[in-house]
Amino acid sequence: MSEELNQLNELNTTQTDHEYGGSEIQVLEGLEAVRKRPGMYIGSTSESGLHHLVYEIVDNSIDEALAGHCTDISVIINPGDTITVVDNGRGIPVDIQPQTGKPALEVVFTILHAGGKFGGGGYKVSGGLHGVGASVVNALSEWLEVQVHKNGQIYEMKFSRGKITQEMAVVGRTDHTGTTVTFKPDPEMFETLTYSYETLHTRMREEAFLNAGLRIQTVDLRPGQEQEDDMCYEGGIREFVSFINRNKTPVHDDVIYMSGSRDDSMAEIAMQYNDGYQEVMVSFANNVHTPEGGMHEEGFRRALTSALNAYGRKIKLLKEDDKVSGDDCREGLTAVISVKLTDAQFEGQTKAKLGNSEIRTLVNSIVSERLEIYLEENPAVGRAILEKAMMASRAREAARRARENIRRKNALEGATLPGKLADCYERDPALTEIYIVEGDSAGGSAKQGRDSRYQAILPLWGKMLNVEKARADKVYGNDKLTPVITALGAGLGDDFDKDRLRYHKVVIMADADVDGAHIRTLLLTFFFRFMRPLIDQGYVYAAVPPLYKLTRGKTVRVAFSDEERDAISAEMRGDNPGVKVEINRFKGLGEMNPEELWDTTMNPETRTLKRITMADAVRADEIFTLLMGEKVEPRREYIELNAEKAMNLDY
Ligand code: TSJ
Repeated sequence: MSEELNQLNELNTTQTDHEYGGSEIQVLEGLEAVRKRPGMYIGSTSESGLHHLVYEIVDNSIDEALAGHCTDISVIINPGDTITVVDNGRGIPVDIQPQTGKPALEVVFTILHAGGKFGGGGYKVSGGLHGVGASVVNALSEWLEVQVHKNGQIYEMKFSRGKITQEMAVVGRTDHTGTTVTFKPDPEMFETLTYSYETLHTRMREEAFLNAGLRIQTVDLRPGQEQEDDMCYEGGIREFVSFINRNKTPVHDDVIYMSGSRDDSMAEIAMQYNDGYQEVMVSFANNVHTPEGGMHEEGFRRALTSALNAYGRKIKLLKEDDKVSGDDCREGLTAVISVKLTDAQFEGQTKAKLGNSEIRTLVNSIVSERLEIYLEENPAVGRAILEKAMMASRAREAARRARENIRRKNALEGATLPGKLADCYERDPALTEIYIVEGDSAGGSAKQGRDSRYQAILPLWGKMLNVEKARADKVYGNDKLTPVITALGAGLGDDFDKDRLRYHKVVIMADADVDGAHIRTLLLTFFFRFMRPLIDQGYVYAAVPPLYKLTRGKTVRVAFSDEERDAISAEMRGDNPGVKVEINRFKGLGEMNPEELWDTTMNPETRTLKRITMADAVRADEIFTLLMGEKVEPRREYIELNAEKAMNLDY
């Protein structure tokens, strides 16, 4: 007998309170398919898949809200990491469907892809992945219960691993309508069962921004970590933009908002410039995040560039042949684009890119028309934006000239490596590493302690420049960062070319104190903003120097944490209570002699290196913006909240 049939037989025999007929075998086959290949339905069975279960359920409530029948949604993490989702919609229909002879409620939870579209009463705009997942969640739950408040009655139904354990039954009376689902993810299916409140809260906040006026509450009831948040944004994506810009200084007060629709599609765009240089564009199709962009973003970019050029010419800021490039128009821009359409095509590596070309036309025409009018009506804003774009254009031009100068100089003088760099002999970048070291004395120890065949040392001293305020042209001229740029050899900004990188390991070696944290934050922020592929592709590391030195007679050992210090100290004392183990705290890298530095921090056989991730760099950038930015209030709050942590970043 085939494995599938075996499993089906087992299902039929283990089921006690429910008889399965022919059509139901198909139902079970469907849900068995989900349990066999969960990844196909929820992406993975790791933490992300675990959280995906919640989104699948919540999407149904959001569809109900989009249809105009639901105002409140709660997402609750219960003790034991079960999840409850409650809404005040109309309640999932409970009447018997003519096609199946079963209550609609049962169909929703037992038939793949039933979702909000059953019975012909589906929604016009339903996301590619929306409202189809209740049965998938059911199949992957050890147990799931649903209560529907409808027609003055409370209907209840229960399942285990997709199979009915309690048929639909009326269990009480009620004076309102709504749906409540509680489920426990199946330990047989998931690698981890612990929910992250932070992850759910962040995602639900996004949903609240995207559905203006919808109230979403997240609650954590797990003992010791009780918390809750209430989110409701009347301003929708306008408030999303303000939220992203919350720690930045806006160039204009208003968030610019534009919307429009054609046929069955609609698009809305909110945007605001800040005085920084980063572009933050967040786009969605049917409330599904599209980090890879796509046609909606393309339409926006084109329209923005041509609208700003047209306006600049009109108010005579731009002369006849002057123009600002697309990149110039997006420096310091925060924009949120949300489109809704009937047949969303998700493309790209991670199916996170919108492919529908009609949306490019729609977004383009909305932005072209609305932005022109907005700029006409708000000339002060228009002028501020245009001046910013022209400044970006001039900086780009200055950077280009500076680069050409460097190139010309290099061509004449040969590649001039920084004087402070102690380079290695090996020439194959795949085999070499560069240690960027804080401070002179540490640099000295590192130079003596290293293996000069493949390890290069670049000491940095002095106060680093404020990268946030530095323009690309200043960065070229700055004598603090120039050595880093030339030593790495791969250029920066738009010109960064990782194939020219001179070392494939870039190790930041700084003390575990405030100054060290500062240098790390600055370097990471600099790499994040000007050499992003370096971080993206995992070339950057943090060295992990030890904190303690333990000496007993001639035996010397080091410890990287307090726990390790205590364990090693006990071990060194052994059974001799009288023996003295001397414990010293390393005050800094500079205190270590070359051998100690090599043994503990630089020798590939014994050292610990921490690879810097994109998330680390983003965090550094945020902290940097907060610490160096012009906004005093958020900085004070941050420092007060994180008095300890603020400086002692553990990357
Ligand atoms: F995922 C789910 F199915 F389990 C689920 C659905 C979970 C939760 C928490 C809520 C919901 C849900 C479904 N909330 N509201 C609805 N609405 C309907 O299913 C519904 C109600 C009435 C009508 C109608 O045409 O009268 C149609 C629909 C689709």
